[in-house]
Amino acid sequence: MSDLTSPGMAVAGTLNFAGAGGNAALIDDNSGTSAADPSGYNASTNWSVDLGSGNPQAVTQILVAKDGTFGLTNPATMKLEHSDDNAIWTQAGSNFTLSAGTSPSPESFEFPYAGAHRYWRVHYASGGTGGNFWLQEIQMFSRLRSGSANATGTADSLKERAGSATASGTADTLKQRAGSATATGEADDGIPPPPIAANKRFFSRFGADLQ
Ligand SMILES: [Ca+2]
Repeated sequence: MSDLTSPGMAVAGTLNFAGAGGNAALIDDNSGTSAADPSGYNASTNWSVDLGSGNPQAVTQILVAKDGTFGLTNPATMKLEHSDDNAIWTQAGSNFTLSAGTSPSPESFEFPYAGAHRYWRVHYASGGTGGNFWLQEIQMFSRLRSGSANATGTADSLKERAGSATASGTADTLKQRAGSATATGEADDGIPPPPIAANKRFFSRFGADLQ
């Protein structure tokens, strides 16, 4: 699981206070730079990231770190939203609350799978208004890996499912699993071979008749 936000991505929102680093400071992977809303926090306080065309992601967890000097004056109830066109936004999961204070330790929030989308943002929902709203970093994560599911089962059963895996087991069980394999070995039908003596007698009698 890796951070989906990285320096240089397109960002927007109201955390653009000139005295701080601006919106981009939230994804610069630098705890020494922060972004702040010049109006304190209010109904329009938000920050969004554009993951890029052709790169939709399903965000299921975010980490939010407050600025260590100014932080948040009041707790803030926020919501995570996604969009495909940067115009119509839909909330993912439930509201979450950023605590007040100046502790820079990241707070973690998890969300149910809401599909892959290009734009994601955190948006003020409710709580005390006014005062400082300074953050130093926001990271977003997807716990889902594109294109593959997490398989569970015994090692043998997983090998049987994976067409490119090397199967292990006894020779007999591998031959039984592989429809195109050719089995080698002695057949055992339970009937003992005829005694050598009887064969000799048969051929002797046959030979005698020819004479
Ligand atoms: Ca930063």
